[in-house]
Amino acid sequence: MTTFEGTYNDNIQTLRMAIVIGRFNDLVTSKLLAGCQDCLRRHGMDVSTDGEQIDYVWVPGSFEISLVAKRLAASGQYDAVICLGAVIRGDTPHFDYVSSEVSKGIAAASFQTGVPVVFGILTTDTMQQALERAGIKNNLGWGYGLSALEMASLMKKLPTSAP
Ligand code: INI
Repeated sequence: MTTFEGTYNDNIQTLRMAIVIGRFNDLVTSKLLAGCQDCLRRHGMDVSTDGEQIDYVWVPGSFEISLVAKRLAASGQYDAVICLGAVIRGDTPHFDYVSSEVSKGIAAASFQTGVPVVFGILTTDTMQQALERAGIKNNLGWGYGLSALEMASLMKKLPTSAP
């Protein structure tokens, strides 16, 4: 039998990715993006906005992320799509609607297209908690980049469905 594993440095120069970022709570999401870019750049990708390897798509908020992620993943142009958003609990039930829809939507985008779609959505009670995860203590954006590299590599190694 075989053990399948993705790595972080497979054909780095030929990878294509898309990153979808919510503008809502941009103070947080722009930091997640910076962490994610730092990871991808240090693994050898060209992360420049006018480069050939990564397309960036900004959307109003996390609610809109899955629609766009699905479109990008279905295009067949990307080895992985990374979604970055920050949903912060306020005094209204909005948090529950937005966080539930974006998590279901991202999972669906991935299942329906067969393309890895990384769930890089912070869901926190406070802005302080979100900022701590976006650079003050740790930057989870870095890990989201790593997940995209690993999954892009793994998906190329797994068997495909029989004809
Ligand atoms: N969008 C977020 O990304 N994070 C939030 O915390 C948030 N809250 O709490 O309202 C949020 N709302 C906007 C939403 O994603 C849509 O952009 C908006 O409802 C328009 O469809």
